[in-house]
Amino acid sequence: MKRILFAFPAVAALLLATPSAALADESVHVKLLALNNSGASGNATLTVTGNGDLKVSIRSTGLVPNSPHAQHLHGSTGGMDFHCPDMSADKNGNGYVSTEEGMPVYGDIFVSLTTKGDTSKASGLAVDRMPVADAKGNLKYDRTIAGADLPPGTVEHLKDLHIVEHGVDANGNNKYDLDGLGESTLAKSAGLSGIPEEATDPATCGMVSGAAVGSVPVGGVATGDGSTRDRAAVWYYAGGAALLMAVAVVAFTRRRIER
Ligand SMILES: [Cu+2]
Repeated sequence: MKRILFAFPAVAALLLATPSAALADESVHVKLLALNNSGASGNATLTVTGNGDLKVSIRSTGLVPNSPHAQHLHGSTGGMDFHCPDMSADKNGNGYVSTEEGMPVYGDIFVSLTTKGDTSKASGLAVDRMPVADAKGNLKYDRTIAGADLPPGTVEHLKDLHIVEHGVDANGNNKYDLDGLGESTLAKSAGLSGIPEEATDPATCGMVSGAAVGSVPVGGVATGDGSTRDRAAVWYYAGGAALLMAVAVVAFTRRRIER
């Protein structure tokens, strides 16, 4: 019993000393580049907060004005070599890489970057909850997605994911219409009719760079920037595990003392 009482202050000290170092926010930057000659581009920051939430911040320009732009994190945590496509992904040769044509390259929808509500793959085409570009084609998006709402492995594999923004204007009339590229085959396959292909074709794509968050790439081309940062990430998670253990020990010790 005496030993437990002596151990308690030491564990409490560890608990108080650990949080600021182990639970700092970690950010990665994503440069969004034009796809389909959209002329759009942007910058995004993905921040994993100390409590495991994902803060997403996107600033884009050159998008179709006054129009909603579906946007997603694409990719996988399952060890595939996904990246942003080039025009060689345009298999049907219509001059545009469609969402379906892009998917083998950039992966399936992983998280839907909606403005409110559900963020799962199921909300991929929820255009009523997607950000809208202003009259000049600028888009501003900020949302924090709770850690509990993220698919397993999101934080650990952040650098295996990409941001894709959808919505192009093929016939240059500053809106989505069926005259541009016809009806969206993607929307049609999801049971939605009358949605222009222009609304669903990707306009920008960006890969995570300089990743301090995230583990060693799980396969394919290694896009990381060296082992030092990967080791730092390992220590980051080791710190979190140590903290959890300290909490458990304190809880256990308290119970013993109270008895
Ligand atoms: Cu997408």
